[in-house]
Amino acid sequence: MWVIYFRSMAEAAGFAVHDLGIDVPAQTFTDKLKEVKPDILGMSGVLTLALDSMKETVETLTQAGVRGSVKVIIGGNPVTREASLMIGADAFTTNAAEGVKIYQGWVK
Ligand code: B12
Repeated sequence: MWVIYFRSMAEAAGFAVHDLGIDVPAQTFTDKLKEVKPDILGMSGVLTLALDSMKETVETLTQAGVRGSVKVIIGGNPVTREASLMIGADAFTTNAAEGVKIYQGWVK
């Protein structure tokens, strides 16, 4: 669902979005990051279960040596400040408009 809302808002604000889909393995994020070299990696989850996958993804980026080259933001219903700290994200939001503002602040 976030894809429909947040993706279109980010695109309207001028960002090129590469949508990797749902249930994306951590390695796929790493491979795509090396290929596209984006400024920002956004992950979304609806279930608290997704938080563990987000943590694993950030750990995989760190192991691959690419964590430092990208800002990480997480969003969706289960996301909180505590979850963001646990995952090692740079920012979190449960609001698409706020997400766009964070993106804009990062690429200024
Ligand atoms: C619709 C819904 C469903 C639908 C999903 C339909 C679909 N294909 O998307 C159906 C009926 C299938 C469903 C099923 C289930 N659901 Co449900 N569902 C919801 C519900 C009511 C709304 C979720 C939603 O789509 N919100 C609308 C979107 C647009 O909001 P959002 O995701 O928060 O995204 C916004 C922002 O967060 C932000 N954002 C989101 N991601 C990102 C990312 C970035 C980078 C940025 C910047 C911003 C951003 O932008 C968006 C727009 O503002 C929630 C309750 C709720 N209030 O959230 C429960 C909820 C998510 N479901 C829940 C549960 C338990 C389930 C089931 C496990 C139930 C079951 N026993 O089968 C299954 C699991 C299915 C699965 N495998 O995922 C629980 C999760 C509890 C938990 N702690 O994990 C919730 C919270 C309900 C509850 N209170 O218990 N569900």
